[in-house]
Order: sequence, then structure tokens, then C-alpha cells
Amino acid sequence: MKKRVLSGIQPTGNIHIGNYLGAMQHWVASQDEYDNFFCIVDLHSITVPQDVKQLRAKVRELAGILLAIGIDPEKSTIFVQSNISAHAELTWILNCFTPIGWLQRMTQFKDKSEKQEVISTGLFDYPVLMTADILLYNADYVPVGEDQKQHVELSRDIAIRFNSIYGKVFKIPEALIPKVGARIMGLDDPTRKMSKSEAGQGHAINLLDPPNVITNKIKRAATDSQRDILFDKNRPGVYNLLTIYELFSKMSRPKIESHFSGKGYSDLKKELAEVVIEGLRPIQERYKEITSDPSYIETLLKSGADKARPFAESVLNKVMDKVGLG
Ligand code: ATP
Ligand code: LTN
Repeated sequence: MKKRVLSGIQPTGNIHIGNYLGAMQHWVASQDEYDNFFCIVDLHSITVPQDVKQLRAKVRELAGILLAIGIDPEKSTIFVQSNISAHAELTWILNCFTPIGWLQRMTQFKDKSEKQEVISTGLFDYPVLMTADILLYNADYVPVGEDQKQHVELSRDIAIRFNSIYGKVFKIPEALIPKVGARIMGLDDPTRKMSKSEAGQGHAINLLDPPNVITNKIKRAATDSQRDILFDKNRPGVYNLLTIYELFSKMSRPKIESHFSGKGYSDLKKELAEVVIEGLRPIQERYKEITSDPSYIETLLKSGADKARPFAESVLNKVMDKVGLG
């Protein structure tokens, strides 16, 4: 039997090349190897304030992007988290088995809460909801970027703890983190992870950005005052641009270094913009086609939820039975 993959992505802000290179492109690449579930995690999105209309529109946009990058609904189930009530229900039960101290250690909570005027309980509980997403589908693997490693480890700890009390109820999941591209940095500040919730205009390259916007963002990207174009982790700006070049051009590091030997940062930026624009072009074209019929996405999401629901409900029922509920 194929191993099961589950991953999630928030329908907020704009999907950027960090999301694509760190997570989503790997979902596409391993589609045939695994049995796949991809969840649009709108319940996670409301852990910080959202505009109601925007949120619904972003869910549909994200579904369109998933199809456009090559997720095939025949091979993978795409669904919206809030369409399956088992996610919220299992979260409550798991809350009762998660020591507060475990959540207090989460670095994403520390980072995100600094940016909020009011910190919701939901933001604190975010990793338990993510744990429910993973455990409801008996996922073997969770392909994510580096920033989610700690959350997947927490989901293992919660599963192990629950199993130690009630017997083997949950499969223990494992994070799949790519060797290159697991942490793409912001173009404006290469010491910070590229993120949907960063406001800066030149921070992220979005998958749906038109070519001139991509060129301008890359032109303005932070570098340093040196000259050589080399993969040097101590020069985070250039290292980040070269990593993005590597992933889009699929050239090896030595080849890239010799290609840029004797050239300057403006050459690097010009060529980087070219490979990114060419890499995103087919995605943007497919996105346009797919979203020309909005009813297609509605049907897809409904059938995705109908396919996913029985899996989730079966695990939830088992848990409720063990705990003495229902
Ligand atoms: P936010 O900033 O709102 O938390 P995000 O940009 O981190 O959003 P998510 O929806 O939280 O995006 O993440 C979706 C997937 O993309 C996750 O697997 C995450 O690890 C991955 N990811 C996010 N940012 C990056 C990045 N800069 N580099 C590599 N992978 C990333
Ligand atoms: N927290 C994740 C999104 C997410 C997720 C998941 C990822 C929600 N549920 C389950 C993998 C598996 C993030 O990327 N910020």
C-alpha cells in the first residue's frame, strides 16, 4: 500500500515562491508515489483577523493555484478544512492531552504573537489544530518547509502521548523537509523567512505576480557590498538569490558559480528574473484557464471534502470511543 501524505496551506495573503519551493512543488513531484491529501486550512487563517469576503475568495484562489502547479485531483484530494467538522472536534480532544508548556515552546507563536494587537487563544492553539489535521488522515509523511518542523514534532509528541494512554490509535507522522529551498528568505530582508503575512512590497515574489513586478522586486532585492557571486551562507542576500536561481534553473551549484564568475549583481538579478518569470509562466497560464470557470473549483472542493470526510470521521470516532465520549 502507498504511504499517505497530508499537508496544509493557509488561504491568506498571496502564495509566494517560498511556499512553492519549500512545500508545494514537492507535493506535485511525489504525487504518484503517495496517497495524498492537501488541506486548505481556513480555520488556521482565522487565528489572526481576516476580512470575510477576502477569505472565501482566497480559498478559491488557492485551490486554483494548487491545480495550476500540477496537483491532479485524480491522484490527490484537495479539500477545505472547515468543510470537515472533525478537524475542530479532534482539536478540542487533543487540547485536553497537550500540556500548555509544549505550546509555550513554539517559536512561530512567539513570532506571530509579537505582530498582533490582541493575541487570540486560537493563535496559541494553532499547532494542536495542525496536529488534528495530520492525525485524522493517518498521515505517514508531512511535506513542509523548515518553519513547520517544530509543529510536526509536536504532533508526534501528542500522538505518542495519546497512544501511551489508550493504545495504538494514531499513526506517528514524519516531516519531509527538502534539502534545498526549505527556508527561502525575504528579498527585502534576507534574515527573515519569506512569508505571506509580511507587509513589505518587495518582500515576496508571488506565484501570480506579472513579469514586470517580478523584475522590479528582484532588482530591489538586498545583497551586500562584495563582488563574487558564490553560495556563501554568510552572505544571506546573495545566497538566497542563488538558491532561488538554483531551484528554478535546476543547474548545479558549481555550474551556477562558474556561470556567474566575473559577472556582477545586476547580471545575477537580470538572469534570476528571467528564470523565475519563465518558471511561473506556465503556472499562471494554467491558473487563468482553470479559474475561467468558477463552478469547476466549487465542484472540486465539494467532492474533495466528500472524499476526505469518511477518513477523518473514522479516526475521530475511534478517538471518541477510546476517551469515553459520544
Ligand atoms: P504566514 O506567514 O501567514 O504564516 P506562510 O507564508 O508561512 O504564511 P503557510 O501557509 O503558513 O505560509 O505555509 C505553507 C507551506 O509553505 C508550509 O509547508 C511552510 O513550511 C512553507 N513555507 C512557508 N514559507 C516558506 C519559506 N519562506 N520557505 C520555504 N517554505 C516555506
Ligand atoms: N501550519 C502550517 C499549515 C498547516 C499544515 C497542516 C501543514 C496546517 N495544517 C497540516 C502540514 C500539515 C503552515 O504552513 N503554517
